[in-house]
Amino acid sequence: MSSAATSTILVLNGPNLNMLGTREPEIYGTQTLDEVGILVAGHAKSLGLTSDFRQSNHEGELVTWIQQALGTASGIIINAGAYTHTSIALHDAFKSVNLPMIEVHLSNVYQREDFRHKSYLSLVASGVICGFGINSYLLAVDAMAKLLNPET
Ligand code: DHK
Repeated sequence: MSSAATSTILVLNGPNLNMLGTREPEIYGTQTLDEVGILVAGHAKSLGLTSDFRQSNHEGELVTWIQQALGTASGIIINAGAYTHTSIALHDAFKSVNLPMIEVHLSNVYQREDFRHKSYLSLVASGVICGFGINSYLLAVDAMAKLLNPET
């Protein structure tokens, strides 16, 4: 495994997360996805990790990025947006690469509609963090750092 593969966390964002900042701010907050990416990068760096932060509205592109993580990333943090609740393809992609994966959500999905209570990703996740707004991402970086380096 290369040194890059030991220190890079791929952080994936699914559909509609590019609208953060203006999208239902009472649920998702007022910070933009770019701002979240900057906070994640800074937090990862403080823990000796690098983040590769991406967003796509397309399920297949997310699948491709998960596949490409094999050999280039040590772990994956994902907010798959609505694909969380629908995507067997993302579920299968995570099973294929078998990297540590943490599922995040800004909102507490269990306080919301029933259709948000089902996740195809939780079955293959190391853990799930939801309900803490953008801190969900930072908590996931903390958790991933511990997963990758239990001694620290
Ligand atoms: C984001 C979405 O876009 C929704 O489809 C999920 C998640 C919840 C979030 O809270 O970050 O249901």
